[in-house]
Amino acid sequence: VISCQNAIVENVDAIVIINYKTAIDKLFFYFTPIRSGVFENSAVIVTPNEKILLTSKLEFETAQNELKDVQCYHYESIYDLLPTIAVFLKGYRNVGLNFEKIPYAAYSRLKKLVTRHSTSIAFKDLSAELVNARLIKTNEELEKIKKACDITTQVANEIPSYDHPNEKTVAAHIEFNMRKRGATSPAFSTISAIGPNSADPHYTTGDRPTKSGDYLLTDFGAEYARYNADLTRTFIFDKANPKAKKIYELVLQAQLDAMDAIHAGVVAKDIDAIARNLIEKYYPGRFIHSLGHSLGLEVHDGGSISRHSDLVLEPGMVFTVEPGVYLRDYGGVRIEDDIIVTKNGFIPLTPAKKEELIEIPI
Ligand SMILES: [Mn+2]
Repeated sequence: VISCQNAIVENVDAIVIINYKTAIDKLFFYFTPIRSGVFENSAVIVTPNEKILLTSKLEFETAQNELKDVQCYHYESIYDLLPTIAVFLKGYRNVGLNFEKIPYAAYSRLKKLVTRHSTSIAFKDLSAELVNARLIKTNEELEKIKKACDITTQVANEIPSYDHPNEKTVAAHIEFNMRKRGATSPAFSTISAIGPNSADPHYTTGDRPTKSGDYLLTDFGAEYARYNADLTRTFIFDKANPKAKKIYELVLQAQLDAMDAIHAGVVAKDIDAIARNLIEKYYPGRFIHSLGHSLGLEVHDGGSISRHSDLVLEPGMVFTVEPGVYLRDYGGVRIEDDIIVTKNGFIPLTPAKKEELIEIPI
């Protein structure tokens, strides 16, 4: 039995999280909350009694300085990483790994290496357990998420005052100002979509110039101390016509209705249905993604508020709520906020203006 921050993992006597070469598993930072550094070619071994971090000389001192309750070691050569883990695992029987993230090359080599030291080691896939463990955030995690959300909210409120010649300039302003306000980096590449491009939920920001009557959809977030925010606001250039306004109001109503129903004990798919049923009445088939996802060390942190999600919401879970309507060759509206689930409702984390479709003069 190993206790993680807010959860207990049973039937293993060690958990090993490996950042093999450049493949970073964010779970590494769940167990070792280091703010600085990259930690490629590193690993953390968690046992019921201790945590052991293994890294290169390059980042060994960073780890040692930042972590109080972790024993830090460095290897001489990166080729020593897996053999050293294998030596350490001598005597352990049930070892948990994150099968969703460990590269096959690392897994197959580690499996061979351990047989040299230990005859009966069984590797167990802990990916589902560890996603679940991460759903409920600790106070330390919530503080970091709140900071990321504060930075993101402030930037969202500033967007109408930036200059908006085209998509990429708006994205540049957003990322510059998040950084200026203390973000470690953008949580993901900022989406800035004008006109018909806003109908693509995962549009890659390009060169499209501003045009009167076009939507401006911006989806972005700050990363702060490795924790993420994720927010979407949709604006319109010049004057909003009745159709543009109507779509915006529908999406906003869907979001507010869904959020109103959020509290501990509710099933995720029932929240999704509230937003989806309203949008389907007016724009059938045009809400083409889930209502939300959990948020944390990863932007998509593992849990979802979707049609098929039987997840029961619990206090301390953090989700996005982001209904949208996407009309090919016309444009799309998405409104996305982040919330913490509480016993009787939720705490809003991103209270940026959204009450009406903001018209940006050009
Ligand atoms: Mn999102």
